[in-house]
Amino acid sequence: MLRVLIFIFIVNNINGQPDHHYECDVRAFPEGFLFGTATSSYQTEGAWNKSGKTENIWDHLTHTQPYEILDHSNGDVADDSYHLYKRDIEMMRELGVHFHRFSISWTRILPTSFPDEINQDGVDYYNNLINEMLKYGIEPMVTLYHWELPQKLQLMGGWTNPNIINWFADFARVAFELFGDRVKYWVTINEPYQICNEGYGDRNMAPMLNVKGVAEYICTKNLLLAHATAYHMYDREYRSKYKGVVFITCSASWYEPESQDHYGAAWESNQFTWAQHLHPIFSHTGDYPRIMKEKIAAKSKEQGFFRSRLIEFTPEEIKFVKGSSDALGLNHYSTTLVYKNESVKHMYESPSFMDDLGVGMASVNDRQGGGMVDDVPWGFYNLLTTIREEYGNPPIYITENGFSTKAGLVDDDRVTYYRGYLSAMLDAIEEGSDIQAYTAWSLMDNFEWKMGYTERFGLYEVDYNSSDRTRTARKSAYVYKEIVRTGTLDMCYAPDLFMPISIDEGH
Ligand code: GBH
Repeated sequence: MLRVLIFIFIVNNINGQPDHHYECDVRAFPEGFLFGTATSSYQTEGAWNKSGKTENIWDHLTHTQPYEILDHSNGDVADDSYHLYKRDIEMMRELGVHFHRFSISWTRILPTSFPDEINQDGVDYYNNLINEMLKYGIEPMVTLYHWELPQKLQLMGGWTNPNIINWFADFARVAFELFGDRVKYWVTINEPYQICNEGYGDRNMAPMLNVKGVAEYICTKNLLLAHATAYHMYDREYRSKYKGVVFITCSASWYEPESQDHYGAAWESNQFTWAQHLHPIFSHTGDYPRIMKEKIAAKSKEQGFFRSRLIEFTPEEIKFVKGSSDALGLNHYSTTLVYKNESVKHMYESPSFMDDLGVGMASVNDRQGGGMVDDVPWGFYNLLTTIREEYGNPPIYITENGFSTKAGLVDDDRVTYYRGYLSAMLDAIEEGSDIQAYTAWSLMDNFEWKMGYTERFGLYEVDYNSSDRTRTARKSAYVYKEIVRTGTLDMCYAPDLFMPISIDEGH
């Protein structure tokens, strides 16, 4: 396509938030940059009790307390990808993506939770999926743990039981043995913050334990050690043979001061949330952020505890965890404003993580028209820049980024979101950030945890009233396809472009 390149490039830098105006420019992604899509097993597979799979914590939660899910739904059938995976791969080919990220359901391959019994039907499913993807040159990126703990392990304390380190490592070993010859990208664990803070310190995720200010810190330490154990195992026993990369995926919202008086509150929010996990792995200290250690120790003492509720690492553990990731997997969605004033002191239950952090939070935009994600591209830029500066520019894979809407194929808000965030990411890349891959969440609509099917993140819409869970490309699918195909972001994008999608030659 021929295009006149009008060159208007103004960079403003207000308050550290760059405001880049490009008009009708075409911005190129670096040579070899990878584009992909993502899903997870519980959110898409269905077949919850088929062919030998046993119960996990999301089966348990949705079946025993359906009223906890906004629309009382569950993942029993979900997108039925267990049966329809070939259609999913067809969609990846339509989009022309280089890779697809999916997760393995622990109880589908290990029905007893342990490696004493391997479920061949489950193994066959993942082999078929992987082989079919590879047949079309689509690289599998596999997440070992995307929140589906076997219910049996939950009964024994789940992530609060230090034995989880071995339970997880055994599961990882089985997966490396079974699929490592073909899978070169391994995500150990998806989002420690959501698992521990939302699941153990709150009621937002299974198992909704909600032992505030205590359980999330126990969970976090065990989780980081479990991750590092799987990492070192791969490093020692599989890397020379299989030559893959193993990394953890952390979620990071960006916290921005509500006004100039609140820089401290914003900095502490970033330290307490995502830096909690990045610091032990990617900083030279190999430990939790100092502010976090100090504040929680002081609070604990004040509250009458005999020791800090934040369980500290021993010097051996620090060495073990430090550097235990070949890259940083990063999930990013949005930005939140923070402030600190007198009212915050009595805002939260004590003890709790939020009380330990001690800031108030507010959203950046009015979420008019529904949807749970605020569209704040400059927050993504600030996050990427901060990580580059604080952690010595680690290689980054963006393992999730996306926007939710209600049903409908014309999803201009999602298109605007993706284009804005990709442009912000390019700003960071041009300033030196080592970002190597980008993953759109999600390939298709799926079970959005406690929001059920009410929030849709898909490039493809899924019709939950049809027995074959018909998948139809949204406008955003077409736009993403063009970005992947050209390896560029066209700042002259014409919003009326909306063409039927099909598989290009060679895909
Ligand atoms: C990820 O969770 C999960 O890995 C994935 O399974 C999930 O479907 C996806 O995100 C979408 O939610 O809080 O302002 O950032 C990350 C937690 C919580 C991120 C809700 C998006 C909404 C807006 N998600 N959040 S905000």
